[in-house]
Amino acid sequence: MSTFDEVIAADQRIEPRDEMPEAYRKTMVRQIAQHAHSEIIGMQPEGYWITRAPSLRRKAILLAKVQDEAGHGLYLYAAAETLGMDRADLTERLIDGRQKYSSIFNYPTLSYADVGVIGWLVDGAAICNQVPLCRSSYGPYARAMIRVCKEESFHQRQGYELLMTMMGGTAAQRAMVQDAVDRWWWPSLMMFGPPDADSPNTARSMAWRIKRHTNDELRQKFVDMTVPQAERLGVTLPDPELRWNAERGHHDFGTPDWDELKRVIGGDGPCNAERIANRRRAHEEGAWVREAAAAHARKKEATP
Ligand code: FAQ
Repeated sequence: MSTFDEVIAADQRIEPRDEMPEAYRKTMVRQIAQHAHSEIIGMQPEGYWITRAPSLRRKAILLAKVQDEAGHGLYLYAAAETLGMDRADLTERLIDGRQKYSSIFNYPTLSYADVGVIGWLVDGAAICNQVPLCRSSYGPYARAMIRVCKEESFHQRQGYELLMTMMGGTAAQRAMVQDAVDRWWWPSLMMFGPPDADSPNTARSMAWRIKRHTNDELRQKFVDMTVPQAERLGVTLPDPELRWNAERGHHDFGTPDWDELKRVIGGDGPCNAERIANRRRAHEEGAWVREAAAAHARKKEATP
């Protein structure tokens, strides 16, 4: 039987019953739980617009997207369960602030253009980050990512299509799109995490092949991918330092406000308190459903 180090060196997958260092298990639980929580909390900014969608078609698309996010959360909680975690416990850790979720979901959605921009930029960043995670060393996580990425890519296209439609509309609609891009651009760059020099987990997660690229590498990839899309759309990205660097073969870009990222991760973003309060309320209001499901399961087990 191969040891953990041999499996990693051979670029094979670690499975739930394999031996693994406790620190690897903890890192996987941390990342998978944060990812799951992000999907569930991430339903809120867009969910707000389901009852305010401008047409039946837009409402059907948005409903499907938000439901997909619930599904992603569930696959990811199931992946965390393979590491011996209890889902109820993970939810408790989220609502009492012991575990994190992505900073991006602590910003408000002020107009329907935000729904399009979240699809384009936030799902775009999520895809950039998650496609390499399909080759992550922990089997259940890597396999969950394959389906998640397929669905995220539909999400990204729906966002871009929505924005294309608005950009073909009135001057007021175009201004709404530009305003949403101005507000979401920098927070989207922050989704990739702190710069590599300030990222305490990257080196070890790269050595264990949990992460395949560093935070800065993925951020650069996202910028390079997004600039031509912004040009095609006809919006300006709010960064005066953004320009093509032929020598590097990449775009240069400005520095995100890393203090803002720290503040938002630390609980002091525009919507942190509201997001957690909503999640806590939903959890409390769902108690009767969990009790009924457990009673039903007990009854079924007792029936010969
Ligand atoms: N927000 O040392 P690193 C989605 C934390 S996509 C909050 O660099 P690591 C889809 C980090 O956890 C969003 N916290 O850490 C969707 C660590 O904290 P800890 C979710 C952040 O793990 C779209 C500390 O800072 N995607 O949901 C952030 O090596 C639209 C130091 O950082 C994932 O979770 C941040 N932005 O790299 C849904 C992807 N950045 O625990 C709805 C999987 C860093 O040590 C609508 N995760 N932190 O105290 C990852 O790829 C990695 O965990 C990173 C962070 C890249 C996020």
